[in-house]
Amino acid sequence: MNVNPDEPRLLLVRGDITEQHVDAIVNAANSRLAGGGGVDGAIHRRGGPTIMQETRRRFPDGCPTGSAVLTGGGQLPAKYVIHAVGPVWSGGDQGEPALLANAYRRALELAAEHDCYSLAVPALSTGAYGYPLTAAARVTIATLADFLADHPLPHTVRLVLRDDAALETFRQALSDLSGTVPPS
Ligand code: AR6
Repeated sequence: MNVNPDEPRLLLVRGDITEQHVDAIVNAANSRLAGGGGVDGAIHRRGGPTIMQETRRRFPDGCPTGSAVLTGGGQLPAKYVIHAVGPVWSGGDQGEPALLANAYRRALELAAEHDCYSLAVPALSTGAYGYPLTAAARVTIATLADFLADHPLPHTVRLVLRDDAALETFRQALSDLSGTVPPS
């Protein structure tokens, strides 16, 4: 492992997660691992059929909400895809924050177990699953920062946001947490 202490460990970027050149990317999956739209659709389109073949073979029962499983990355630049299942937003009193945090934590644990130096993650649950962006950003940033503080791997986590509004919301959450303005 080649750890550069000067490199920031949590980066916020605007872009398409399927284009990230990292060791692993996280998919915003559903508990049946059945594919779908958004991040999931983009990953299976770009990664090709081997990813779905592997999920069907190795995880026929799917993956519970708040957890994650790992497969190969098919034709993606990333070596692995970590399929994480965030919660559907149901008003906020159905354990959504803990489930969202658990989905990220399990994804990061799997990345560490597979020696991933760099990981790209999307804003789980904030699309089809309807989690309000500001609330999701708070949980997401706090969970990622806590995990990084306690673990050497993954060294770098790139949080990939689809548009400027999402990027700004997550930047605000990071600055609220750290008390500083993160570098662009
Ligand atoms: N790269 C980065 N972010 C993206 C991309 C992309 N290519 N495409 C969308 N986003 P979603 P969820 C953003 O719906 O809410 C699927 O059908 C998007 O703007 O992908 O966890 C699955 O099969 C949003 O902010 O995931 C599940 O059934 C965020 O990624 C369900 O949707 C997450 O949006 C999961 O819903």
